Amino acid sequence: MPRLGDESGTTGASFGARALVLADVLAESSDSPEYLACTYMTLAHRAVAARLREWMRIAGMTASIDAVGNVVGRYPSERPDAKTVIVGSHYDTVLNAGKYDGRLGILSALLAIEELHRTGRKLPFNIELIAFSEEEGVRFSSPYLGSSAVAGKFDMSLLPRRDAGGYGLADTLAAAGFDPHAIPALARKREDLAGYLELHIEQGPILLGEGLPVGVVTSIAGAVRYSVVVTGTAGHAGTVPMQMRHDAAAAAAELTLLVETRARQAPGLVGTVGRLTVPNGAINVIPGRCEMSFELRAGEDAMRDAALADVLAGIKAIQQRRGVTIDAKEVLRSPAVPCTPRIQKLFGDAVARAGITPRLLPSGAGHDAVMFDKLTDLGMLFVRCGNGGISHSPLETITAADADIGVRILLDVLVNYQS
Ligand code: HGY
Ligand code: MN
Ligand code: MN
Repeated sequence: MPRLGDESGTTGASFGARALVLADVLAESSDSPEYLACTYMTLAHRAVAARLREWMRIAGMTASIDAVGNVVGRYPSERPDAKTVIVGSHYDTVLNAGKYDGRLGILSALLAIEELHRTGRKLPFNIELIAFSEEEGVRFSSPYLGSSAVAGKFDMSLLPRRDAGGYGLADTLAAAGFDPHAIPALARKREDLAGYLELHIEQGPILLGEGLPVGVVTSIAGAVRYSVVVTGTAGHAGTVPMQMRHDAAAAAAELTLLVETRARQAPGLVGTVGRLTVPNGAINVIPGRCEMSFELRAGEDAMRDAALADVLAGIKAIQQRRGVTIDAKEVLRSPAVPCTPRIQKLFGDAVARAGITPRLLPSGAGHDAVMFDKLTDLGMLFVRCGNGGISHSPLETITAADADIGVRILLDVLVNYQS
């Protein structure tokens, strides 16, 4: 029987070692020769999808790529009327990414299901392993395109949205051979589902700091994201007196510090300006335009929304004082989502059976799991990150030993799952 990792000669290695090798193979496909980037529907993205579909078939599943680019593997139950547990995560990445964000969850589930297949074990429920096509929201500034489609929450009004190069989402899908109008039919029915499970790297320092290989997620932070254009007055850097300037970059800098200062005012609240550019800027020109983003996150929506209200009020004050206009457009609002206590307990019990103290912790990062809120029970397992917990960076790292523990716990949860 062919095994995952045959081509890299790692079949006999541990689950964890094989997961890392498979992640290396996926990372060979990138939008850039300089760093890892796998953004929606690029050639690299399509190559990764094709490889995952092949691996799902080797692992004993039927596999296909759906209308929004999700790679869906199916490991059927022996019961014809069985419900389905979805195990998922995403295969797209940010720019200059690490190899494990999203992908570790897919590969861990792949190895766990291959083990079920290898030992001829069927479960009282179907498993759908879904490698979601777009979680980060990099190319079209709208995350969760893949998981929102599966959860019946895909926003069809996004189809005209354009990327930085002016390519539309609908055109991009059609050019890749997908039918955007087939997306609504991907929605799973509540009554068919028995739960959603996701393994993911922690992307933070808590497990590393406490010497724990894994943790059980209690809730997933909610985020609000804004795209901002600051318009001032361009001018000669040498001749315009300071008191006469309407400097768009200085106004953007003030907004950046406002976001940071406000986010420091409450524990668990975070604020980030991730993009800040002066289009066609020149060293001797007062910036007339500045494009930027900001986002705010917290474990509770009320805390996040109070901070947002203060930032929006601050924007008005900056506009008036500096004589600029600041167009701030909300591009994402995702609520904080609690993980289902029943599934937190399933993960916690499996962690304890592995001889590890179950550590409960919130997720500051967003995950595909949020799309399954109010649709089915959902839960997540975190795997420790090395290098201080850094993520969204090529410095993102995990160990084979921790990855191995993650696969074994996920397998244990599946085998003991009460659907
Ligand atoms: O931004 C996030 O929280 C996730 O990594 N997409
Ligand atoms: Mn990410
Ligand atoms: Mn992720």
